Amino acid sequence: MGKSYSRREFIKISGLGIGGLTVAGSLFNSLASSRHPQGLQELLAGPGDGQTTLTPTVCEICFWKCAGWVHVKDGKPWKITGNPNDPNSNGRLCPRGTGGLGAYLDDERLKTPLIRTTVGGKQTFREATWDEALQFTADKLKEIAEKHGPECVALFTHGSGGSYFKHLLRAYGSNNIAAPSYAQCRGPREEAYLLTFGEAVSSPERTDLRDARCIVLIGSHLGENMHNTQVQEFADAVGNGATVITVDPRYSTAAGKSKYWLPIRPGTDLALLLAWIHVLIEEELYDREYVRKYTVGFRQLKEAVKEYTPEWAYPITTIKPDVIRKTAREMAHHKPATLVHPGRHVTWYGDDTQRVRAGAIINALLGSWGRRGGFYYPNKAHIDKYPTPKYPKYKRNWRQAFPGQYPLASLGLASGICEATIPTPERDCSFKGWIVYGTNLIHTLPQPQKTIEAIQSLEFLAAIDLMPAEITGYADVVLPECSYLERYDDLRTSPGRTPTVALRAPAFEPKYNSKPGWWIAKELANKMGLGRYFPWKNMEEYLEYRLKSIGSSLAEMKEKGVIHLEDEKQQLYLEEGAPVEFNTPSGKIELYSETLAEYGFDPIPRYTHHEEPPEGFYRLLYGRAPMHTFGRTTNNPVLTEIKIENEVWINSKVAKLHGIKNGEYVVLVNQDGARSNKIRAKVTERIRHDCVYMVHGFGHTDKRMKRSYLRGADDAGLVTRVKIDPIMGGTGMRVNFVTFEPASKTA
Ligand SMILES: Nc1nc2c(c(=O)[nH]1)N[C@H]1C(S)=C(S)[C@@H](COP(=O)(O)OP(=O)(O)OC[C@H]3O[C@@H](n4cnc5c(=O)[nH]c(N)nc54)[C@H](O)[C@@H]3O)O[C@H]1N2
Ligand SMILES: Nc1nc2c(c(=O)[nH]1)N[C@H]1C(S)=C(S)[C@@H](COP(=O)(O)OP(=O)(O)OC[C@H]3O[C@@H](n4cnc5c(=O)[nH]c(N)nc54)[C@H](O)[C@@H]3O)O[C@H]1N2
Ligand code: SF4
Ligand SMILES: [Mo]
Repeated sequence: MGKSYSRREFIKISGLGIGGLTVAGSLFNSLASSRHPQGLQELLAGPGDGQTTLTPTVCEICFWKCAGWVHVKDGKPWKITGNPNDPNSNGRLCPRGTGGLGAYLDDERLKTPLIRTTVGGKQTFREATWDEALQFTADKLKEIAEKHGPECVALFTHGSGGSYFKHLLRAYGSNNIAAPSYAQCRGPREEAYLLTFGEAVSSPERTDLRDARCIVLIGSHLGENMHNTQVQEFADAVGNGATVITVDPRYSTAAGKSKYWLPIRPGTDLALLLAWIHVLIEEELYDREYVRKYTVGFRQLKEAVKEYTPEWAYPITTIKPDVIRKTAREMAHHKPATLVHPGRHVTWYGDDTQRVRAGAIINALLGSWGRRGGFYYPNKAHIDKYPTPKYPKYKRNWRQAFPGQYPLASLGLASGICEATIPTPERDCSFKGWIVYGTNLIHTLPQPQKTIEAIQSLEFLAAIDLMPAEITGYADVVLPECSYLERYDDLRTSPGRTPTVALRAPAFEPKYNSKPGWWIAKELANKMGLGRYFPWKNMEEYLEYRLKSIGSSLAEMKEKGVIHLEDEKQQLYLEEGAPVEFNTPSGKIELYSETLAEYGFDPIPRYTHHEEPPEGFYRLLYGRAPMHTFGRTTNNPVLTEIKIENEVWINSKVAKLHGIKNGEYVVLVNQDGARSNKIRAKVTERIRHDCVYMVHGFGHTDKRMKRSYLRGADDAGLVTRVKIDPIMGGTGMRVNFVTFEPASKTA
């Protein structure tokens, strides 16, 4: 029987002495005393005559992983620039990456390990030494393994350091690993492309935007979504006269660059995509040769889309039939250099795998897969692994937590593991321990009430984070990682047009009492009796070993930052005329998916209707701002200077109806009564009347992050409902509706 344990109170205030942890230099104190730290520029030593050192880095502000150089002048941080030899950055960082020094400089970072304790009946954190905190964590994990089995521990992770904790968890005996970047982000896309072409899109996307002549963006808001070289290539394509067709209920930055902006009724994209397929087939605009040679299921597709005429789609989507026809012809005109962008964050309405698959089918009809200006075949560097012992056999995995459901999920479902942590009579295996690395589950999983309920059912939660993010307030032990500028990490081997390898080396000593992720995992392994899985002395030795296998060395990487493995390069496009075997069951591109049919799903996408907002309510949409990455930068002292809170976009007519003026604060209330923090209204013609829009990542509730505390509103708090994709378990989150309440302007 599980022992009883007290409910985890969210520890709001630090009340922590920072004795012995004083920050260096008076400028840091000025940072600490100000919400909008002035003088940050002075803090970063200006370009004097002093000695400059350059250290290679890989940016960790988002997951595009741009390689750059950290410039340190006279021992002081100066700036970070892109590495010109890096295909992910082309020598330029995005605004967030440039502001990366703010991650290092943030004086509200986690400073020392913390252990939950009770003082005078109240829960609080006490500061601990690393030895104590790691011993405590190791003991708890050993206890859970003995009582329930190691499979009852799950790891949630996002970011480069997650790899050491995945390795540790597998060595411990559990393979229950999940990330919100799958079931809350790009999972449906990867499965849709796997089903159709036998390969995932992966990251960075294999989209050949650079040479595309026609780019179709279904919601993808490039320019606000700032994935670096993707935006650079998009800008180049636009500069070279490519036609852009943007489908978005909001006049996005990309819509502003488009020949066609289709302000679709949210939730109806599948109808538009099916009508496009109908036109391409009816008017015989597809690539007949490509379809004949490479695909299966054309006959069934033709039959299935017969009914999906532009006239049928019009009342559903509000996009006029002649616009649907004209845009379809434009796409066909530029084939095969027409790219229906697969999207990235695609967990919208619960039929997301099918929606993305409809776009994939258009790409197949236009012959753009494996063709210049469409999708290329990526190259990836292959480097030897450092040898480690075999992992023990796992008795169960995350699939058993929801038997028979989501058969085509290929990675762990963060939302599913969360659900399976709440004990129910039917389930015989609920999770008892969580390790959370670099993901703020309270704000990134939908239905935060459920996340908190799950946390309350745990026996142990360890959080490894840079910041006192909300998730750390629920942890039993908090392990402070140092920022990416203070540590080594494993080599970056992202796929791209050329196989490349990039190095992240520390430019600074870890500040305060923080440590690199690799060190934390290795020390934990030692304390758990799993030291043999981390046989390297330190990261230098580990990296040297791996680099040797490609004839390189740490010294070379420190000098170059990025190397290209030209001789490993394979061709980017299909060889015209040569036979191709696609990695699908039929060996062809599957317009009709036998796999989907086998599992009882529609083998060809079919339109499904989604619930409309009730009277007086508006669909809640959300997205990105160029200068922030989710909630991970909203306390960054450099980036908060540029944008400190989010706004809610409200159509002018709707604002008038509700008596809302531009710039005033409102509170959003959803269909289940969930209320947001106050948020400024942005009254605009640039959004449809049936939805509102906000940028995700604001509205932090942890007081330890003073710059971001209650600045703007959090969208996740309003996502009390989801529609789950039955194919792979993605949580459609744009199924919530909000209305407005006035907020006191000064509150
Ligand atoms: N409501 C809503 N939910 C969403 C989304 C949305 O738009 N709206 N977006 C979805 C998408 S697309 C994604 S990809 C996921 C992303 O979701 P997450 O992966 O959870 O991303 P973040 O919110 O950025 O969480 C990052 C956490 O990492 C910490 N961190 C930053 N740097 C480091 C570091 O160097 N080391 C360690 N150990 N920690 C670090 C930050 O302090 C923060 O707590 O969220 C999904 N969830
Ligand atoms: N600056 C910055 N860039 C980022 C990130 C970041 O945090 N900051 N995060 C990165 C990550 S992990 C991801 S996954 C991507 C996410 O970026 P994308 O994949 O580009 O964005 P989405 O969240 O899918 O879509 C947001 C857009 O969809 C529109 N939209 C909403 N509902 C609908 C609808 O029903 N139909 C259509 N057609 N459009 C709709 C919204 O108005 C908005 O313009 O961004 C990446 N890039
Ligand atoms: S796109 Fe920007 S934030 Fe993301 S890794 Fe590159 S520079 Fe960093
Ligand atoms: Mo994402």
